[in-house]
Amino acid sequence: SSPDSDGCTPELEKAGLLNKTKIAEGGKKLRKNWSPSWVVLVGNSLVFFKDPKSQTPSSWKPGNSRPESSVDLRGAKLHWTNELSSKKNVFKLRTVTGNEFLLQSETDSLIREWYTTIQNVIDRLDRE
Ligand code: I3P
Repeated sequence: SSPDSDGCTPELEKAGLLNKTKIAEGGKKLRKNWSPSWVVLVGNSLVFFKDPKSQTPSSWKPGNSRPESSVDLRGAKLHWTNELSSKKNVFKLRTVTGNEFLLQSETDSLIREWYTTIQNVIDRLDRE
């Protein structure tokens, strides 16, 4: 049986290293501060961890390290953007509460996978 046969642990959808900056909090614009972040998509949430070096997909478990922040994906919107950054491969994530993040990777295929996987979770939550 699977390690989560009781269904009590949310499903780990994806984890990896992305460049991240928060650009708005509750609709209020913030100064950009890009930094590498270990990003974990689990259940209905996107969870950010500060120290990418100490994180790997296999070592990640709920409660074994402290997330920097967590985003509820219910009602969130994703948009590819060329205007909000000079970097390539950037998309914006906006939460219902008006928090906005830019996520970026130098690797085209990798950032496309993230976009698709997060959008699939948002779509699933829209149907609930
Ligand atoms: C910002 C920093 C960001 C840059 C941003 C700058 O300067 O260089 O990397 O965004 O551009 O303001 P500072 O370090 O002084 O805060 P991008 O790399 O995404 O282009 P912006 O203000 O045009 O968004």
